[in-house]
Amino acid sequence: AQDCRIENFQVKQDFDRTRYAGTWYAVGKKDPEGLFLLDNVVAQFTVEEDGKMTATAKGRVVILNNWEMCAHMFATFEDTDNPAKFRMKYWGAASYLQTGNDIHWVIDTDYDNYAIHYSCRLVDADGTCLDSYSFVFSRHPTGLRPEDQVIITQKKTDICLLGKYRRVSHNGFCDNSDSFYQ
Ligand code: DAO
Repeated sequence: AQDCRIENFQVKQDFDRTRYAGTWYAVGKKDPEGLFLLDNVVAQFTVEEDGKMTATAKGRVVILNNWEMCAHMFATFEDTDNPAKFRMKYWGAASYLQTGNDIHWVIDTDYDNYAIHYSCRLVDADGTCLDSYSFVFSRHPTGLRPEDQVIITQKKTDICLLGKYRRVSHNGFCDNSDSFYQ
């Protein structure tokens, strides 16, 4: 049987946050319980002057059951002893958006084309995850190259999430939204 204990998941070796910086378009997502970001999800990672990683992200959300808007989110990352594993604090530009504290693992990336991230919110007694989410990112909103899709499929399998992702579309919904007022 496959080992789905999260502590045994492989993450990117010698993760280089400087090469990871810049814009990533979510092209696939495995949702957590009570999903939040729906589509048009774009994340921008930055390495600050003190070396710490931060991110801003936007994406279409539906709050209060039927209010659709573009959420602007901020995240700070706390380092751990593994360079690809972080603790992420996140919050929204507006107070009614989600706030949280999640693990943020970079499972794999080639820095130039693809990345796959993993977060587990609730670990079961046996070490497997009861509530996870994961983004597949591309440097291009159009998606991944076929050769990258092969790698991503293998990584989804490795983290026990194959078949649990949906496609994340980009139709410009958040392109003209002002980052300070939503
Ligand atoms: O969409 O359901 C969800 C969970 C996403 C949590 C919000 C994350 C906001 C910050 C993202 C930074 C890069 C992934």
